Amino acid sequence: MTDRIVLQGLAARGTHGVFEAEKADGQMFIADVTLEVDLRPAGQSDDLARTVNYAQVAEQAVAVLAGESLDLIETVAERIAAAALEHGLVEAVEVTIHKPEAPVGVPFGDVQVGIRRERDVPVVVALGGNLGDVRATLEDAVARLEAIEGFAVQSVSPLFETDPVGGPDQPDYLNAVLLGRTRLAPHTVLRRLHEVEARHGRVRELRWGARTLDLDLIQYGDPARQTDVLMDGDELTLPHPRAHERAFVLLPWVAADPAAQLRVGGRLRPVADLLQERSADGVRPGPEWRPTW
Ligand code: A4P
Ligand code: MG
Repeated sequence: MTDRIVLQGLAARGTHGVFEAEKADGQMFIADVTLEVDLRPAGQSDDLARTVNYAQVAEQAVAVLAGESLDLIETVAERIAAAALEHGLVEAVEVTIHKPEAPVGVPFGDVQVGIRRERDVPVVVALGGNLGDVRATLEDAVARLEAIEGFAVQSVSPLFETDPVGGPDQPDYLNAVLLGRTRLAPHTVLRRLHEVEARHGRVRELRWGARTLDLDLIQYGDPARQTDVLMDGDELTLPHPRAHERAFVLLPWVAADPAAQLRVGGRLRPVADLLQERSADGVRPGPEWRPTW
């Protein structure tokens, strides 16, 4: 992804430095901040809510430059990067700090430190299908997810064979759960999942109807650290609104991560407990599979 928002030459007087005189007198600090953000949703909708408000990032950066006296401009850069990554749509950030009046002891033009930091968020994806060679489809889907730039597969559950829930009369499903990490924003992950579904001829004719491949984004972020993203939109609801009541998601999820937790109605629940509260009838061990990533 090459979309970016660039803020150049953000400037403020600050008191960073290791020498007493630097802390007492202060000097100019300048920051350049490059935000890597998927700008397509904003470009297509003309909606500020779908991008990052660069004025806010600029304000935060200047507050760090002018704020608490730090010894190192490395730390200044790190704090600005951390503030930028708090904005949910920022996938990565580059920060350069210039200190042109630094006490270097010889004539010089500028001194800079530059860092790049990426968002790194745990995600849970549920895989399912009940048309065609489902095991081969799900194996291929795992490889395609790993191939997404900015998405890494960490582990994958065994396959489960499951009775269909809802919808018309249809064949049994194979289901699995994948744990991954990503720097992509939630909507971008969903878009990539839909692209992988489309590669397997997924058509959306009937809700809850038979399908070659269904990839649902179950959770984005870590609820135990309160970094899980909660949203309720037409395109994306997080966590997935039906995951907590579906044994075909819960059982593979616990198999992949026995300590998994899920926020249900605002409350943090161990997934193993959610599973115990409902019948796992209709969810059986499935065939062996050999997903690779
Ligand atoms: N959407 C909103 N939030 C999400 C999210 N967190 N993850 C939107 C994925 N998609 C989300 O989904 C419909 C719309 O939901 C998408 O356009 C997306 O923007 P879909 O995949 O097009 O249609 P669907 O899968 O038929 O609908 P839905 O509501 O996602 O169904 P579920 O809940 O996924 O259930 N029985 C067994 N045994 N195993 C299964 O895997 N799956 C389903 C589908 C039904 N019964 C099943 C299984
Ligand atoms: Mg779905």
